[in-house]
Amino acid sequence: MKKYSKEFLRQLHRTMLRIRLCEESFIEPILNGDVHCPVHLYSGEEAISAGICSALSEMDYIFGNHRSHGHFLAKGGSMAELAAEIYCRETGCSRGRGGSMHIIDPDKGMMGSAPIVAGTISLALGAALAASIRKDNRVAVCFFGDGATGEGVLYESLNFAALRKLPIIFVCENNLYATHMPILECRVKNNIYKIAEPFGIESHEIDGNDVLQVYEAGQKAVEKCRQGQGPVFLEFLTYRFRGHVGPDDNIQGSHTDIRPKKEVEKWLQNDPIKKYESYLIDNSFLDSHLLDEIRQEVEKEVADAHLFAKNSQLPYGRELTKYVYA
Ligand SMILES: Cc1ncc(C[n+]2csc(CCOP(=O)(O)OP(=O)(O)O)c2C)c(N)n1
Ligand SMILES: [Mg+2]
Repeated sequence: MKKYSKEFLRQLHRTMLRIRLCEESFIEPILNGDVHCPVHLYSGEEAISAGICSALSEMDYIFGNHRSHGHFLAKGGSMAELAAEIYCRETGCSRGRGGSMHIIDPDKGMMGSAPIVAGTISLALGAALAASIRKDNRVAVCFFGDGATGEGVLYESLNFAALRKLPIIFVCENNLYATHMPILECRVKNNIYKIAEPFGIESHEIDGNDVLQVYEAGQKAVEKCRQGQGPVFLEFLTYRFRGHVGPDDNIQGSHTDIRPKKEVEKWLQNDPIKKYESYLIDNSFLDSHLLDEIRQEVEKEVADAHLFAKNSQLPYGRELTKYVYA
């Protein structure tokens, strides 16, 4: 394995921990009704956004989907503004109009997220086309789930990206389910990375719970795109630790998680953060004392984000039609 600085390795850990603790902190307000919008938690999948975004620079673009808190935080979005958006407050990153599924911070290159499955893939394609016309060396990344492979726009985008050699990285977060549909009930094989092959696009299947593997794949893909040799398709195998939406239920709260208990337990043993913490401790990049300190710092950031959000103004009723096409 390549050599990385201690600071870099710790930063990867902090990014994942910030995402995890932020995600888990929303369970209580979801359950007690303080949060009204649907919230899709990313717990278990943190290594993907942390690894990929660490391979990008601030000028690069990312686009997300309905499960994008991790993408937003990993690209440098403010936790306080994310929390405020989830509480639908005026101080949120979308001024409280979007909620959990519409988060954006263009200054940090987080160009938006939307719950239309595969809906942002063509937007990322447009950003990559613009970057290639301007020759500004930017790379666009689109994060999408395995469910997006059932949408035609993905294949149209792969074709166009290959045709124009666009600087775009297609990042499929394959968590084996689309809502409650197991992947093998909607695909003949679980080999998503192969969909890129007919387009002549380099593609790989990678362990999405190993942050260093994710980072290395991301870095190679970014380099390739910057050299005008894009696009690249990366499939990351992972698993969500929580329900499709909310902690363990469907949108109405009446449909409990149908995934086999044994399967969930097996994946909980493959926690990307715990694995990485063991690696850092075993190799003396961290010790348990420092780990406690980092955890306390992040817990404080999370608590402050909730406080900021809850003390913020709700959007004003008089502005109901502001920012809406008339
Ligand atoms: C075009 C479209 N069809 C259906 C839905 C309903 N829907 C919301 S999330 C989802 C599943 C998404 O699964 P996946 O892409 O694997 O992402 P995951 O939730 O597993 O992260 C579906 C079908 C939608 N939002 N948009
Ligand atoms: Mg999925």
